[in-house]
Amino acid sequence: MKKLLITLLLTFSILGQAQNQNLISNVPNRHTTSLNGVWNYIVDPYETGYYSFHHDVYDKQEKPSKAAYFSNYHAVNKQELVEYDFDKSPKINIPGDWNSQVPELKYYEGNVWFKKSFDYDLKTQKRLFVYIGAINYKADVYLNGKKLGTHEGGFTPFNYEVTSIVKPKDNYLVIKVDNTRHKEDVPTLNTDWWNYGGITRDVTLIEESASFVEDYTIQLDKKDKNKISGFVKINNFNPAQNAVAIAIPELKINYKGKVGADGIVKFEIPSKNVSYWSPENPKLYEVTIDFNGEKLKDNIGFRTIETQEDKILLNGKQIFLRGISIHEENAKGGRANSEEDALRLLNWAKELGCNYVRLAHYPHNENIIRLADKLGLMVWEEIPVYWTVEFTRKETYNNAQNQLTAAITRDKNRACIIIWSMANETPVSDARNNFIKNLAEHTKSLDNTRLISAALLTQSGDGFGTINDEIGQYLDIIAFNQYLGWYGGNLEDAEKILWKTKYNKPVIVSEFGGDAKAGLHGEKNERWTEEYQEYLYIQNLKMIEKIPHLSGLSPWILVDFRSPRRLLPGIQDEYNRKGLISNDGQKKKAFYIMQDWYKKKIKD
Ligand code: GCB
Repeated sequence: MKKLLITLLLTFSILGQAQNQNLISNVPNRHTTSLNGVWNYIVDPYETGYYSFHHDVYDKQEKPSKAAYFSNYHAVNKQELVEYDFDKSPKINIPGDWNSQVPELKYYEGNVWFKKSFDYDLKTQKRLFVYIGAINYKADVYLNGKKLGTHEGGFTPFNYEVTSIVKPKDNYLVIKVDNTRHKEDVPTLNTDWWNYGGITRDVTLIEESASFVEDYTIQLDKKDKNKISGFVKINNFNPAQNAVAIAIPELKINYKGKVGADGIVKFEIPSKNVSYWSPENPKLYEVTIDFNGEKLKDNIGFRTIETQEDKILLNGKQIFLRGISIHEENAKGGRANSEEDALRLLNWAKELGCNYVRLAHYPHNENIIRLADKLGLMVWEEIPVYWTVEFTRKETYNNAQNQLTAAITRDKNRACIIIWSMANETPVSDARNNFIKNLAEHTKSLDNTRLISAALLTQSGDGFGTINDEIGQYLDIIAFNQYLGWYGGNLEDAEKILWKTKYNKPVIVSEFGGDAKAGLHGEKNERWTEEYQEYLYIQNLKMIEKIPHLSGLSPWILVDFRSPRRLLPGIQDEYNRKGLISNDGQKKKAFYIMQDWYKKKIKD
């Protein structure tokens, strides 16, 4: 009994540690080895590799069975019964979703196991971490048969330390991925995008010293533009080595500080002659953090973003957000991840005349965020609190908050991010109001330098569109989605429709639009034609121009994207066709309406 208790305690504490391992930021600039490439996979709809025939969980057993797939067991003689073999199983490219790579898995929602073997020569005194950019949705991760942890949430990174597990030769990293949708998850059962399953972002080994810089914020001070402030956090801090230096040579900054007993040093550095980051001047400074002689580099832009009554101010000057919404999907209809995917999407946004993109409806990959920083596109980043998550459930809230924390940890040094969005089109209730309020407060506690918003729904009646959602009181920007001429309303009436809101805050139209199949032509009142979509844009823009406090828009959407809700044969064929550009790259007529409108806006 005592032995059992100790084993149980050990199991829980190990799992607990794995769950809570702190996220390492700025991975692209660290000493890393990529595990991307070809992996083996086993499709396991009954979770045969996870449960015994009486449904005991193998990874809770003291000595897991060789039938557990994470054991990666191989028969030692010809008589032995082993019913799986990763090395003889099919191969798939990682990062990449299974739905777009394997035709038989196009609609598959369930469990798939992945395995990658590797060698690693880890010197003594060094530490090693496995970092995973994202897995949709739930991941159980094992190295050399040992469980590292479980992670939930399809669009955020996580990492585990593997220093004591890794061997010089023949390591096997096994990951069970489950993309089954559940009501209580974030997002919930119902979305308007494809539930791409798999290891959709990079898998990386990070090598570090015993103590190292885990995370930091280096940003312009919220209150004083002549100061750079933030913190540096050391992992496994050793008081004997407490000196941290931050250098920004172009600004002649050479800061030296001492880490406190909590492993953190907070700083405020006077800074003069900063060339502020903006779409016209996406200036990034080379920053070096030196800890124990080890240098970590980053490229950071400095700017302020704030609201003053109903205006958004970038570096103290009013701006208008000329935006477009974007899903994370590539040209072939799978999850986008590469720099090439990011360049394709953001170049189109630039061509449209944008200075801003709404990356919907979940945190996108780090490549696109870093590229937006370089290209000078401001970003709205969002978590998938979409439509109806279970607002009354504590675990659902914690899950949403964890996703938000990971997104902020990864991206908080990117000047391009100006808005954290808490949710999209959530139905009003007390529980939902609390949920979003708590997320907003959490966000401010982690990052008080950016603006908070959420895409809201509106009410209509008495000739007005009304934006009075109670949650507006916790938001810096009032954003709302509306679909005049598509889900309701008459396009002829557009100019007569007036909008009102009780908030004296900046307003953004976070979505409007309608479907058109590229190449389908007809009259302006014929649905699905490019002419209908073009007219819808012309009329909506006439209405939008008159919205009080209007500070920006992000029409829905840049490119057609896959959605299982969109089934009309010959037209939708499993694509949401609201793109201004088709999935095969054809610009529709409405693209040019929006482009002209933005050209005029620049002149105003
Ligand atoms: C919305 C949602 C978006 C959908 C879009 C549509 O309001 O926010 O996720 O894809 O409408 O096309 O209906």
